[in-house]
Amino acid sequence: MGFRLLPDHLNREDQQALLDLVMALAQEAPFTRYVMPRTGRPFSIDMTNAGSQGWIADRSGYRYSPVQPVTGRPWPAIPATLLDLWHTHTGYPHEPECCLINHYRGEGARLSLHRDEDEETFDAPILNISLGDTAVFRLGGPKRTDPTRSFPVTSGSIMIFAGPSRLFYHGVDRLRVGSSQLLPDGGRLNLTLRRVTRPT
Ligand code: MD5
Ligand code: FE
Repeated sequence: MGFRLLPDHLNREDQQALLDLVMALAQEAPFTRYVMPRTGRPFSIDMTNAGSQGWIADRSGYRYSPVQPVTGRPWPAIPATLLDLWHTHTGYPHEPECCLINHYRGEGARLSLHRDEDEETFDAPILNISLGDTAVFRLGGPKRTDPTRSFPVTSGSIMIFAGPSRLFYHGVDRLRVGSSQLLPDGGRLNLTLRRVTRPT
């Protein structure tokens, strides 16, 4: 089904280097707590992006935007280290356009079961990197009613969603708060690299 989990793939040094990159990116494009369309209820996680397209949410919907909605400035470029990981692990012949960065902190931080379907193309895999506290991740199938399984995803782990798994339902049930010392204030950062537009 094209799903791969590489547990603890990045060493501590590489994890720290990625964390430093995220901190620098967040200076340019601040983390924002979006609200969900229609309900207006806030997410329990903070988000920012790098790349030509950033994933955002507001009362009117979910979409990709070339600018940070609060500052109006373009998102910072995706760092070369992340582009290298993309090419190494996906083999996809075009660049990713979005690096969505999710920040989970505390017992209430979660992401309910959903599919990533705001992109123009689903041909490209999605590459996912976890830093900090272990998450209890949930993976289902192509239909919302398909059976799901949950498993821990530790700091430095990489997940690749290729082929059919690109459109599988998934979510984050909760964090194992305090399971990692990587982030100075605790919590988990998740980096998701995506192709958004159809390559020409
Ligand atoms: C996270 N983030 O841990 C997850 C990792 C999101 C999100 O879900 O949308 O920000 S991305 C996991 C993912 C991506 C694409 C497809 C599938 C899972 N999948 O088919 O299971 O913060
Ligand atoms: Fe998702």
